[in-house]
Amino acid sequence: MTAPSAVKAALSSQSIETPSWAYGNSGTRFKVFAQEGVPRDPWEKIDDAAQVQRHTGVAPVVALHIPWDKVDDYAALARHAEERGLRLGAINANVFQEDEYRLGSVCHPDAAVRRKALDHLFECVDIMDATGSRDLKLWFADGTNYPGQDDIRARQDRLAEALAAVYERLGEEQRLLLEYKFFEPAFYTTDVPDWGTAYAHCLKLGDRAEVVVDTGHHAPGTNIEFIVALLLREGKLGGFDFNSRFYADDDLMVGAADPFQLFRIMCEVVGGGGLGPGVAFMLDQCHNIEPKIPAIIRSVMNVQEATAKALLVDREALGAAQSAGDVLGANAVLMDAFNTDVRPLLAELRAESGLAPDPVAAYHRSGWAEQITENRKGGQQAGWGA
Ligand code: AOS
Ligand code: ZN
Ligand code: ZN
Repeated sequence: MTAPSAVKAALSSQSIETPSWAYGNSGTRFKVFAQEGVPRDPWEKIDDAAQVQRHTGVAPVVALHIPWDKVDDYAALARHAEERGLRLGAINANVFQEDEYRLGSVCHPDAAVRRKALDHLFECVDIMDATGSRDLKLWFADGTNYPGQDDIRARQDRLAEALAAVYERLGEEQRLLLEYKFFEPAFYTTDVPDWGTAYAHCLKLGDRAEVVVDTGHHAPGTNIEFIVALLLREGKLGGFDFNSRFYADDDLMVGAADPFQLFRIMCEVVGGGGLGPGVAFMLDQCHNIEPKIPAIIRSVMNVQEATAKALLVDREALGAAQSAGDVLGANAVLMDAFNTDVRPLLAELRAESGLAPDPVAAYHRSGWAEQITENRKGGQQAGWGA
């Protein structure tokens, strides 16, 4: 068994990135439910993220979404984060929300629309320069709805051209993270539908282009941990967009639907040496009906619990059972770790870092919810269901 001190050290080094849009009002295509005390601007989203960090100690990074988080002075926003013990993480581009993008953005048949999309991506890199962000996260809503609507290969060429131009614009320390999604909003073809397409483009671009695995972006039954293992092995796993899904891209709290899957993913991360700064552990969630800050705290804890269990896997015993062809023995080693209650270990770790053992309870006691309900009226909508 891995020593608890080693498990704790590894856990303390993990940093989980929370998305600015999870703090804003969100909903489905049917209804956006406004909640009380929701941030009115990006500055207040960062204030809320600071509460998540305050009680968990492992969520010091906040991802931004442009234009949902548009401000005049991004360096000032980065300072605002820094003053609260945070830093700004991935800049998420948005080339899906304007009328021109009906037939796509960087894959659109019209060069003028492609140009507009590319200009937005360049603007995002300018913002990264101002915020000190390392990662540009690209998710494209591009695709087609009907066979014959557009040329599949030509769209790949246009995609490759845009990606190359953005990659070229990046600084030495910056990365391009390409996210895939098997469908939605396009229903026939999607231009980056799977890890293989994302990987092929990233491979051509170079070392600083890597793939993002959004756990909600796969067909039911997909073995996500296999994808994770493979991408890590190839040095191409840039990060995660963690969330849970029951049906499609549900964006529910990570670890809520299938904690065992999250554990299996984290086992591959730990086994593949991915528990370091090279892999961004981002959340991509929307809290439509539940209170947002406690839900984000819960999500961070779910990732931490899965990571702790993955770290507890007795690698030596597992290796021995695997080499001996001991199918049941190897499976038992994994299940022992999964079935371990890691909550006392995590409570101890928090106490050692001067935190309360139960972050959700500590948040409720802090009075922050009452304060924002009192002081903030007319909270901002996150965009549409992210
Ligand atoms: C969309 O389905 C993707 O998950 C995106 O990562 C994301 O939620 C959105 O673009 C917010 O940045
Ligand atoms: Zn995502
Ligand atoms: Zn998504």
